[in-house]
Amino acid sequence: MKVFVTGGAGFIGSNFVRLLLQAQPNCRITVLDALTYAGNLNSLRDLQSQPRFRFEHGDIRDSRLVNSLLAGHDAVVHFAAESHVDRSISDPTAFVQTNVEGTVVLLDAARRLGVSRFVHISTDEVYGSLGPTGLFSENSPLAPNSPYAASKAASDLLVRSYHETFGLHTVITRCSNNYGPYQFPEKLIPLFITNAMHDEPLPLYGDGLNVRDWLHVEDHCRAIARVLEAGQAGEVYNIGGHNEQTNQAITALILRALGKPDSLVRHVQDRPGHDRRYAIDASKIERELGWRPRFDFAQGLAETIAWYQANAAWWEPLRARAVEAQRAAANRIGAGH
Ligand code: NAD
Ligand code: TDX
Repeated sequence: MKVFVTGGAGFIGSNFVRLLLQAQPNCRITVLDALTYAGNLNSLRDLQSQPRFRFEHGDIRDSRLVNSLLAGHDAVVHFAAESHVDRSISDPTAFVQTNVEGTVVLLDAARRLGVSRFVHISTDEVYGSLGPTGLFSENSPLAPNSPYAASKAASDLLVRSYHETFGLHTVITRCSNNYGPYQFPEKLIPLFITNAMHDEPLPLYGDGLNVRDWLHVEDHCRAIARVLEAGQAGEVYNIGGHNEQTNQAITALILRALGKPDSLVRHVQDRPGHDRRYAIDASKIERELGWRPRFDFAQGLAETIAWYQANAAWWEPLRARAVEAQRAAANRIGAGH
């Protein structure tokens, strides 16, 4: 099988490419990635000499490029996106351009070229926010609250339309928050690990009691590999870790693991439109495709912290850009939210 992976130089994409090359000795992978601030060839360094792997630098919105590169592939796994909620509040346009326009370019090329599977990597954020109880199912209404989530929901609807109108074999996955190696240090877990290692403040938004359902990236990637293999056309599969944690609890775990004091925590003004709680009902993928998460959160977080400790050469050069995102968030808050 020849698989075309967009966004393969990002966090989840790079983990997925590594996993698929290992799990399926006969597959060949082409990665198309624009290498934005979030894309990093160092995340794929160990694969560069692998003959079944090819990297192409380019933008998913470039329809000529996409059409010429995609020819001859059996499947698309589409990760490429602007993915950080805070950046979507500072600059929503970039999110519409990549997440919506980019997705339609890919869908159209896949349709024209007769690609037999299109797996679209979406997010639980399209469902909006939960109260203290309940879970998101695949039938929960779409109610996105951030420009990021709205752009992902729009792309999900385009994917749906290409199945309904053109009969393209599409599958959508909606996963909860991921953590693990190679995550850009602007997201909660790697930002707090790397700031704590530098004895710098950990900016906890609002009361710190927002809840996310954390899943190790390797568990997510195994689920995507299963969906690529056996997902049914036109279906949506939720993916989650049965692992709800408040941001405050995660902060405490990171500080304790690194032997750092609670005084590093700074309660800062809340993110506008901040979703209170996400939690996933993953029973459909468990039942229909036999997938289950393997990582225990305490073990996965400890391994992730150890990975950041051992791989400062990967993340140190990225910190300046992560700090930029924090400054943009601070300016936005200062400007009236
Ligand atoms: P990321 O920001 O780490 O990586 C995104 C990648 O896409 C980067 O390599 C970037 O260079 C590339 N890219 C961006 N714009 C592009 C363009 N126009 N053309 C080509 N490449 C482009 O993101 P991630 O955390 O790995 O997320 C991957 C996907 O999974 C996204 O679609 C995201 O919505 C979804 N998702 C993420 C999470 C999470 O917790 N991180 C959870 C659920 C779903
Ligand atoms: O500095 C911070 N302080 C803080 O309190 C940051 C960066 C985040 N937070 C909070 C906001 C959220 O409640 O931590 C939680 C997690 O924040 P992020 O890491 O920014 O993730 P989130 O907004 O939940 O979105 C993530 O999960 C779903 C990914 O970034 C998305 O791409 C994915 O779709």
